[in-house]
Amino acid sequence: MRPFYITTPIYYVNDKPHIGHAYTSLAADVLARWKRMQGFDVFFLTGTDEHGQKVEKAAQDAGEEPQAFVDRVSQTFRDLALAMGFSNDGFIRTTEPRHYAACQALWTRLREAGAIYEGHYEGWYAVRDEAYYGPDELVERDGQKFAPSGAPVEWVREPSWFFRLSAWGERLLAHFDANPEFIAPPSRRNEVIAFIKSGLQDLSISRTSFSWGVPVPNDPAHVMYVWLDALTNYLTAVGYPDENAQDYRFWPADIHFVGKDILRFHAIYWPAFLMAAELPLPKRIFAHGWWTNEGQKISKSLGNVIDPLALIEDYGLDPVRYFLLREVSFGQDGDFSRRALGGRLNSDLANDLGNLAQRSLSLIQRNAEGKLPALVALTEADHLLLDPVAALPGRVAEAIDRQAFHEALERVWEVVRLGNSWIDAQKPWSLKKTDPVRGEAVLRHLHTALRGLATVLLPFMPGSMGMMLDQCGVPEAARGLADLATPLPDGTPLAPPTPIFRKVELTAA
Ligand code: ME8
Repeated sequence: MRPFYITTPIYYVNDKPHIGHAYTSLAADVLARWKRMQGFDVFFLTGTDEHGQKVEKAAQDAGEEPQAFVDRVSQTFRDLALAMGFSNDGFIRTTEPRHYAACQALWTRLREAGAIYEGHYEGWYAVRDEAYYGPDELVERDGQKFAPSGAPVEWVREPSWFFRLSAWGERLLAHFDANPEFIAPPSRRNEVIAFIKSGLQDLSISRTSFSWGVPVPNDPAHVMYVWLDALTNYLTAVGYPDENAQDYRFWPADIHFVGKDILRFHAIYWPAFLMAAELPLPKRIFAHGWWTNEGQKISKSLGNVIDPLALIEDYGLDPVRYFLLREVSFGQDGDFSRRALGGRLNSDLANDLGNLAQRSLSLIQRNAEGKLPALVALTEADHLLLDPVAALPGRVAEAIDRQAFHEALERVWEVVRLGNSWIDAQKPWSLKKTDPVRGEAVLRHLHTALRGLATVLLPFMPGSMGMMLDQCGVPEAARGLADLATPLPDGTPLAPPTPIFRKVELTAA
């Protein structure tokens, strides 16, 4: 089986998780589940980023020791993964001993390669972004300077180790040129290229003014810059520096999912570090867009942070999973509203898909004694439904391989809507009396369609589509994409269906 390695950002533990964190990991989860269904040997990694000034300050503000604080907050990200149904194979924390070892090994390799040197840093730093900014990048408001992200900046002056980032601009551009898939979507790729063309400065990669970090080998007054530490997690998790480790087969990663806010770190710093260390580069970095809440930026100070657990409580897990990937083109910014979520649940899930299943399966109970009718030769009308059903896995795969999750779902709903118009045209409820043989054939074809739909939707809505496949009598072991080629035996007993999605009242907003 071919290895396939998928990562999410590791999230800062300065605060508890919100919908943005759930979103990135959800996309990674759907891809991981889909690739497993295709027969890949998948490693899906998420975790927490626990060092740096921002986290140290959050611990101080909470009146806790940093280690106790990060232990507690990291757990809330594990809890989120469980609540969201994420199928991650690993969960990495940057405070683990294995990660210290990986960071120090990478540092030593960079030093031996002549990629780093000792100097003095003087410039602007934004703790909230854990990022350095050039003076020309800053914006001024009320006599105060801010990073482009809006984060306050402070003037920093301290001894520092530097990475020779300036030496890598041309080689990065050549890599992007030779690998057009490396950064997605294309608009983001252009931003990265423009940034490199504006000239890369060497990067300060150690700090001496605080100590909550990985110590620099042979220079313990320094801790590593939190981004060098954080990016290395992707290597730690597969066993680096032991290149003979069993999991090292997963390197290089097939895809790093990130938000657009941290693309620069992943598409410039990370490949430059790896090239300097002579390690293979990840194959793709996908930077998705930004969620706002009812039109407003999501922020703690505005008090409008969306808690995924509260949404799951109110709407159910799978409607939340479906909504996040259906509502917005993956890559674009999007606006979250409860009304839109409720609307999708009621119309797409309860009406379109839910009713198709409920109508078809209850007719099998009523008109076929709860047994799967026999397979028969297809008429021309049957091809109108079953050809698109058969083509669906390929069409969905094509969209998912571009991380166009919204398009994958559109392709599925085209077939859901087709199913509903087909059932209306065939009228199986009246065939029992007029043409029972045809009636049974129609029910069998509806069952084939439902099985195909539920199977391709499993990665998006594992719980409810698992239920639908239970109701369709499909054994757990026959839920892969390849299994769709093998029909269920005629006469398979089917349990009476129960509705899978429940409608909600739409809120005013
Ligand atoms: O940046 N909309 O961690 P972080 C969409 N530790 N996605 C959002 C979002 C929003 N409003 N808010 C957050 C860090 N995200 C570093 C990463 S990786 C080696 C180190 C998501 O806790 C999005 O994926 O600030 C974004 O990139 C990430 O959370 C930032 O998480």
